[in-house]
Amino acid sequence: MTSLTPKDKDTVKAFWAKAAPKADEIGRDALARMLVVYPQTKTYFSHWKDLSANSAPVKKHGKTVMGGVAAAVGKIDNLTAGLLELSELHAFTLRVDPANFKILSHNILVVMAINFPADFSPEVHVAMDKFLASLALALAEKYR
Ligand code: HNI
Repeated sequence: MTSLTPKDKDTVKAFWAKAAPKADEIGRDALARMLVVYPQTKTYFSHWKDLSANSAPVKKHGKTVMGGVAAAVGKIDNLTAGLLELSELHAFTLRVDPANFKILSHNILVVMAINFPADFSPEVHVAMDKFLASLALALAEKYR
């Protein structure tokens, strides 16, 4: 994977500044889409009563996940160290297959593109894709 250039990082921060006010909504929609389109991801959330798009747990967890993404934007210069605790949690406690990080990242990208058609230029698309791939890699750090 190609690492984030200084220009990519600036692009991510600038786009995030626009997207952040809609973060909760983006998280809810991305999570809901993941659960529908990739039903194998539902196994991790079998303790929720309702996995539909407007359910309380999907809303709450969408917000939580985007809180993690927001923190990652702040730690963009050292994602591996910055996300170590979150990686430990997903690896040892939650035991989430790291293949799912790519799936959720893809859904986040889709929802960002839908919500910001004017801002989601090819340049932003590339930078956000690289950022989310780096985030997914950092989350997978503790699996090795
Ligand atoms: Ni994830 C909990 C962030 C991908 C399954 N997850 C969290 C928490 C954060 C978080 C933050 C709350 C931590 C805490 O309580 O201290 N998760 C992220 C981020 C990504 C991600 C930033 C990738 C973009 N998580 C995934 C994926 C899955 C996943 C792909 C499974 C398909 N996460 C979970 C589960 C929990 C969780 C399960 C516990 C939630 C609960 O309510 O039980």
